[in-house]
Amino acid sequence: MQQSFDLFFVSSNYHKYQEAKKILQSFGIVLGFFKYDLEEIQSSSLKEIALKKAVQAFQKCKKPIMIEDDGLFIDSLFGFPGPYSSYVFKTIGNEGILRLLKLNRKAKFVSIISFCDEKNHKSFEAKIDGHISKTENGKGWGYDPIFIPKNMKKTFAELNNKNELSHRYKALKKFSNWYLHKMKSDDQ
Ligand code: ITT
Repeated sequence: MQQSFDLFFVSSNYHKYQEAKKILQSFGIVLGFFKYDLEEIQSSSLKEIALKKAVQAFQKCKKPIMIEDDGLFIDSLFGFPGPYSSYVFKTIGNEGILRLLKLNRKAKFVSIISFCDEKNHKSFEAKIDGHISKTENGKGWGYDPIFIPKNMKKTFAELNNKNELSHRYKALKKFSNWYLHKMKSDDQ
């Protein structure tokens, strides 16, 4: 039997959906997937990009949706790749990033979750500090093999509890608090 969903994650990236689905499951929220390659505006602000993606996703899906926009910000590169993280990963990749870095390897991952339905548009932002490893370690998607969260020795790709501490987890936790409260008051 086909499952029906109250909320859809609109993205071209199945890895992001899989993680978001697992995380939201732990808060009692069931998340469907609507695979769609959203157009991304050129902007230095993740928030602005997320806002446009959410509106576009709702117009396309016509159901309550969420989108996520992420960025890896590297201190010594003045925040690069930031809003260009997707493009940079597809072009120079982890190998290229490692070649660019010298002593200062501090970095952060930022996630913006944007929810949109007929009445609401809300965004939730979170970050995780860390640094870039010297080599690629572990088998993971995206920048997971090179990102080491603060106070840890292993990359996201090597950790088995990424979904309990990541930028995505933190933003989705904020979202869940708001969403579950909203569902309760919608019911009354
Ligand atoms: P959308 O269709 O949802 O936009 P995308 O892959 O283009 O998918 P983003 O622009 O939000 O998504 O993400 C930027 C890139 O950052 C993404 O393509 C990954 O390479 C990387 N990334 C984001 N979150 C990550 C994570 O948790 N672990 C590793 N890499 C991540």
